[in-house]
Amino acid sequence: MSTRPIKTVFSGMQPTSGVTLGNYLGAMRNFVKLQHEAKCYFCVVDLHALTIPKDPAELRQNTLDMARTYVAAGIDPKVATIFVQSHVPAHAEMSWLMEVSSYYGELQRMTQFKDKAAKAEVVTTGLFTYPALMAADILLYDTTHVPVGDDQKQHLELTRDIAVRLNNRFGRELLVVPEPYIPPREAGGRIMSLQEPTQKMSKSDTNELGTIYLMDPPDVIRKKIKRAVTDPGREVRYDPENKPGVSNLMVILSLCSGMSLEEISERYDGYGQFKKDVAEAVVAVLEPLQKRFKELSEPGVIEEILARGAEEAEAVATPVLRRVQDALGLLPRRRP
Ligand code: ATP
Ligand code: LTN
Repeated sequence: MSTRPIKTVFSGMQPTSGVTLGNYLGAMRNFVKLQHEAKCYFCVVDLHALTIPKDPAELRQNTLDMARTYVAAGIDPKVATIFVQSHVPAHAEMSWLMEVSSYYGELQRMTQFKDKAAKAEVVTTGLFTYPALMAADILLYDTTHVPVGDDQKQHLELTRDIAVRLNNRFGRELLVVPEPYIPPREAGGRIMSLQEPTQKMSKSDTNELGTIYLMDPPDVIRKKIKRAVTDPGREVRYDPENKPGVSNLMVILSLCSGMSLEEISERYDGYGQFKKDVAEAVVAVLEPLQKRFKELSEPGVIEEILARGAEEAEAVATPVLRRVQDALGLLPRRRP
C-alpha cells in the first residue's frame, strides 16, 4: 500500500455524538497500532464539526469525549500527540492558504460534499471548503501517512494534489506529499450497516439498529447483532457481492477475535452460533474500552492531556505554516 517509510502519521475524527464500530475498526484501531511505529498526531477536528451547525454545549462535551475515546481505545498520550484542532490556530490559517491553492471545480467533485449537502438543512460555505481544512491539518505536520477509512480516499487525493501542485509551482519539496493508510475492505476499511449492508455504517443512519456505538451497553450490542440482516442460505462465506450481510459480520468477527476469514468460514455452519460469537467478540473488545472511558471522566485528566498536546502540535505546525506563508509571498511579521 505504501511506498515510503512511515515516519509521521496524522489523523482526525470529528467530535460528533457517538463513535461507531466502523470508525473504530476502520481508523482508530490503526491509530493505536501506528503510535509505536511513527510520530503520531491524533486530532479532534472540532472546526470540521462546525461545518454542520452544532449545539455549543454539546460540541464542547463531544470534544472532550472524543479525546477520552482516543485514550480509552489505547492511544498513549505519552507516546502520541492528542489535541484539539481549534487549539492550534495554524490549522485555520493554513486552511485559507489551501483554499486559495485548490480549485472550485475540484471541491465540487467531492462526493462527501454532495452527500452531506443533500441531507443538510443548511449548506454552509465551510461544508464546501471542508477538504481544504483537512488538507491543512495533514500538510502542517509533514505527514507521511494518514490512517482513515475508505470513505476519505477522495479527500486524501485532493490533499496530495494540492501538495504536488505547490511543490511544482515552487520547484522544491515545500510540502510532504502524504500517503493514505486505508485498510482493504476485508480488514475494516469499510464496515457496513447491520441493517443495509450495502451502505457504510454511519452515525447519520436513521435506522439505529444499523450502527453499533462504542459506548453501547453489551445487551444493546447483542440485540443489534442478533437482528442484523443476513443473506439467504446458511453458508458462512466471504462474498461481499452476493452475501454482503454475512461478509460484513465476518469482517467484524475477524477483527475483534483475530480469527482469519477462512477460519471463520470453516468453523460455522448456519448463522445462529456465528451471530452469537460475533456479538461476544464485539462485547469483549468494547467492554474494556468503556471501562477506561469511565475512568477518564475524572475532572481535569483529559484537559491536561489536551493542554500538552496543543503545545506539542503547535511547535511543529507553526514553522510549517511560516514556510508556506513565505513561499506564497506573505510578508513576515516583525515584532516591534
Ligand atoms: P459518518 O458518516 O458516520 O458521519 P464520518 O466519516 O463523518 O462518519 P468521522 O468521525 O469524521 O465520521 O470519521 C472518522 C474516521 O472513521 C474516518 O477515518 C472515516 O474514514 C472512518 N470511518 C467512518 N465510517 C466508517 C466505516 N463504516 N467503516 C470504516 N471506516 C469508517
Ligand atoms: N474528514 C475526516 C476527518 C478529518 C481528517 C483530517 C482525517 C479531518 N481532518 C485529517 C484525517 C486527516 C473524516 O473522517 N470525516
